[in-house]
Amino acid sequence: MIKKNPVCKRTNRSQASTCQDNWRPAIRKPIAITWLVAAALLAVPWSEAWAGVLNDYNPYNVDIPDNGSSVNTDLSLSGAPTGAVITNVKVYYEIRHTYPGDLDVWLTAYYSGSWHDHWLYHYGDLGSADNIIETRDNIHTFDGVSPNQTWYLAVRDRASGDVGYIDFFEMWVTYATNEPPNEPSNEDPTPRLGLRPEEGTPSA
Ligand SMILES: [Ca+2]
Repeated sequence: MIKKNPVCKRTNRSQASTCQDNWRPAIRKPIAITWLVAAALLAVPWSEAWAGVLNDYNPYNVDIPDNGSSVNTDLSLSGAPTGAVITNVKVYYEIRHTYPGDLDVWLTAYYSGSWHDHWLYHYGDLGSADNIIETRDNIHTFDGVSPNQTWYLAVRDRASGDVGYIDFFEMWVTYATNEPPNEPSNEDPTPRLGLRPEEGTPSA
């Protein structure tokens, strides 16, 4: 075998063993590097080969009791492939209220055994200007979990005198997946009475 290796030229007897020792690495290292590069090229795009978006909205109104308990409107998103993970959340919502400063407003979902909240406003953050109508993008509180969740826009009014209601709630949940994403499932929203599940209701 050694005789066929062009880089292994024996000039004298003493170099024979060195030449033989070096022969195998000289041939195998490039092969190993080639495999590493190939594996890296395959692995990087494979881990996040596709991105998808789940989008749905709930147009049904939910009254917010004056200085009362929390209420919510919800969206059940489904259809993302198994193993898909959230990379971004965007919401658009409308809350009609004559004193938004009365309100706690937050997004929440129940998974992995607990509620996970993303606060939009705490009581006192806003003032007397009517209504909250806005888009919030680049929400990363929920990154890394499945987009297939029931999502809640929750509101609690914490001061007497001014009242209002949740008017509209829409979400776009972007995810990464190893499988081609399914078509978004936009089910017809159903009316909600607005009572949030008892477990884990954040004390606002
Ligand atoms: Ca109030």
